[in-house]
Amino acid sequence: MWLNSYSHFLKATIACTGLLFSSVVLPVVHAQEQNVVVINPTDSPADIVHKAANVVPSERQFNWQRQELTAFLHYGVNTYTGREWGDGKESPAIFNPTDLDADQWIRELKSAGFKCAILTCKHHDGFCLWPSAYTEHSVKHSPWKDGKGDVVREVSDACKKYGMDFGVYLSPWDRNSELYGTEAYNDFFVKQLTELLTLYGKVSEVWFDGACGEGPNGKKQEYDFVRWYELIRKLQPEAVIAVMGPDVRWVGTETGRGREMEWSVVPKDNLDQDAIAKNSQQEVLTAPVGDMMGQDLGSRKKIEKAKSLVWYPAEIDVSIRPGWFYHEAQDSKVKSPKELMDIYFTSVGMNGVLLLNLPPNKEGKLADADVRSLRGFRQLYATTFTDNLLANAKVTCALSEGKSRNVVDHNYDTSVLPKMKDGKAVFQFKLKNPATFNVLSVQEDIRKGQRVEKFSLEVKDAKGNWKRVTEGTTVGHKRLLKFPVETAKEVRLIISEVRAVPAISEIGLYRLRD
Ligand code: FUL
Repeated sequence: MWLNSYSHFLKATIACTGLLFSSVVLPVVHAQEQNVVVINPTDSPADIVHKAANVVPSERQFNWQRQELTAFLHYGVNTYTGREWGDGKESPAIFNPTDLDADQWIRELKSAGFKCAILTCKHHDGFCLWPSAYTEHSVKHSPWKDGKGDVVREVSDACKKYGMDFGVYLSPWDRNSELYGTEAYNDFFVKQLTELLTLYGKVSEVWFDGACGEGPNGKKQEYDFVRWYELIRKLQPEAVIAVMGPDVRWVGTETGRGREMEWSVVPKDNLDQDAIAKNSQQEVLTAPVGDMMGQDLGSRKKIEKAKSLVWYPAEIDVSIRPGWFYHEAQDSKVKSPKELMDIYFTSVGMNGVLLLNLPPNKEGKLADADVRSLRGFRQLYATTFTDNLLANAKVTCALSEGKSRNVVDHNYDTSVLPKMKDGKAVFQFKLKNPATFNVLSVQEDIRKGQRVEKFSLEVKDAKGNWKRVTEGTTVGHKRLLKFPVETAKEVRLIISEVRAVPAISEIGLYRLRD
């Protein structure tokens, strides 16, 4: 992940939301403009917290967050050269899958619970996986299907067949195009983007990387992000633009790990994109390098100094293998089902969306090792999360809205607003029989805002005393916490710090086995 200068992003966000900074609170005009709020210089800390608690996702951001699991498919000339970054000089003749099976890619992803697949339609090498009318560097000059093939078509068709969302990765950095580094490149890019946004049906996510290296003429490009964003809003208004874009934020590493405290509401004006660029391609976070890379992006301390706040949720991209593209030598280094499950906890379970990369191999299929892991992950997921151990418990909680059983009904759309007493809410659960568990799951209905700042879980021990077994800070869309195995008949969730009364959607206890 490489990011370019933040100013493009900022300008574009303003253009796309249709909002301008001013010293008045902007009225909510459309659902899709609710995700920004301006802080006035006269606002007290309490006013700021109140505003933060009421920033909500746009409809497209909400739909994206609900997906939880999305997939990347890195595929192209690099698959055949064994490189991670092509130089743009590769001959299209090397792109020659012997049995390309996009149906298999999407079928496997679908049965593993993934909701969207994003294809690298063009990576930094400029090779297009569709027969673009604007370049000769594409599948149309490859031997595959005698130059009549179109990988983008096959993947988007398979997505339609299996009811999956489809997303496109179009690299702004193009090491093949002679136009790169000139104003004409932005027109060329717009034309390519238009092809992808108009010829293949619905696109749910457009993924831009900020990498901006040199093109074949040694020049760098000034990307016209604003124009691209406007085009996407016009042609595919429901699509989110990630991560060099206004809707979805890069979490900051490619390790599969989000933050312990992950706020989706963050200051819009002091995120340091340059710091992100510095950390790009690194395994471990070399903190502290700047606000956007730090462990705290949205606490009270951070939002107090903001000029405006925005709903800008985190996406966690990571590959199932060490590389983004398929390399045979990495067949033995595919992440195990358990590792994928750990990643699920540290991404989706930390209020993010997981973007897991599965790179098709030279044959044009997902390799056996990757499929085995993916299936293993699904099995582990299903064994762990199918039954909420609290489902039949008697739930007691003072509420100001909703029904107490809403929090255990496996339905995100039904939430409750607890009555806060001395700043606290307590959900008490009495089970018929003792249950054994080691995972807590809590969800907020983020359409009402992200509000929980601190919570804990307690169990009643044999002597009738309450004992704390785990605690956390932020919840957001989903928070999962693991702790040593406990057996109890009575448990309680205590929400002890909030920005406003939270809308609690689901509370669950589960047993994760080794
Ligand atoms: C990066 C690219 O340079 C990698 O090759 C990969 O596509 C990753 C997801 O983004 O910045």
